[in-house]
Amino acid sequence: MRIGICCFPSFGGSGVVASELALALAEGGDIVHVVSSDRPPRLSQRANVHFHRVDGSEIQEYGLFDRPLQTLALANRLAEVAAAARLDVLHAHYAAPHAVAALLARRLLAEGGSDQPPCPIVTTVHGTDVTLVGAHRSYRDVVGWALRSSDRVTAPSEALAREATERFSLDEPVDVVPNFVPPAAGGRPERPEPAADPPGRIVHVSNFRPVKRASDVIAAFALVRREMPAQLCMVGDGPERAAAERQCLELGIGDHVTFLGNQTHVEPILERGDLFLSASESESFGLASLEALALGVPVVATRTGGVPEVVRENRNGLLCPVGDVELLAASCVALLSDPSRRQAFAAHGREWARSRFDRRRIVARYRDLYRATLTIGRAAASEDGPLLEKVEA
Ligand code: GMT
Repeated sequence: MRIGICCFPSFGGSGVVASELALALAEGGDIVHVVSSDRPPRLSQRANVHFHRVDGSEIQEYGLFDRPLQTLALANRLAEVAAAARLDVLHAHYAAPHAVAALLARRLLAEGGSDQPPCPIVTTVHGTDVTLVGAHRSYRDVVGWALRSSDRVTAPSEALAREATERFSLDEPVDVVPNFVPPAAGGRPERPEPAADPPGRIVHVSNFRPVKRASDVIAAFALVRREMPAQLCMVGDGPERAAAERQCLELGIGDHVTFLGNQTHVEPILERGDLFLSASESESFGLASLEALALGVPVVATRTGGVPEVVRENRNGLLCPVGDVELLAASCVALLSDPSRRQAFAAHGREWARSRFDRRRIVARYRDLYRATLTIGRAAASEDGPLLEKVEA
């Protein structure tokens, strides 16, 4: 198949998922065209993977616009790529702006008299497009329209599928296709080295947006430090990083916390940890938690969104209510001071991550979904809206 993928070029989960999916599809013989404003960090050079940059900055010369009209530039680029590469299907990661741009691109192609059958559109919602952007009055209707007009909508967890269905009154079911363990996190049968004695290396990975509650991570760590000599490694970057660094100094724990910034490959850092800590307010899935589990690192996280579908309570991790800093700290201390429980959690997590979130099986599910939309694309007309409905009409 010839598959177009559009995504954010971010270090965050959706950019990682889209890139890893592109690489896996290409590995299986598909030809993949990734369209984004920049090359996503995880999208390495690979045969059968083509990257197309979206620009749009030309209009700034005119002076009226203070920034490029990104959605329009993306639609234009998607239409160009879809025509030139004769794409069979377009997979948009995020409802807005990507599914909106894909729908516009399909319309552009039809208006341009293309001899190609209209391109089916598969949209994957990743979380904030539903919980944040979709909750905002200024965007709600356009997000709902993009989801209703896509030929298939997928979500990485039951929780997000439910939320999207309810929030946007979707008639068609949302397919739950979980995220998968990237190969770099799935290749090692055992931890490469035993944990140092005493154990106490806590890792946190996020984009430091308010939804991640980095201040809870640090406050919990400060409580852990009262009980044991632990270290905290904060990976990632974002708007609340500076405040998080200040908070460490104010709490007098600055010497025990390392801020590493964005990292293209988090696995070598994760696998040196004794546990992974996440305090998010909302999380559709929690890809970093999955990567930690796959590497045999137990997780302490907040019970929110799709997290309980990834982290198994008392089997490979401990879950706490959002904002309960004391319980987060107590859970970290409980695990760090109990090596045999930690070891049991690590073994369960590794096995659970690799069986339930197996890359090959999950990529095959996306392929099946694409194939199902191909049959409808060939027969359908080219107006807006899902192609499937038109075929059935
Ligand atoms: O977590 C973020 O804020 C980044 C965001 C993204 O768009 O990259 O992550 C979302 O998608 C990931 C991949 O499906 C999920 O693992 C994250 O849980 C989800 N984030 C939220 O729902 C807040």
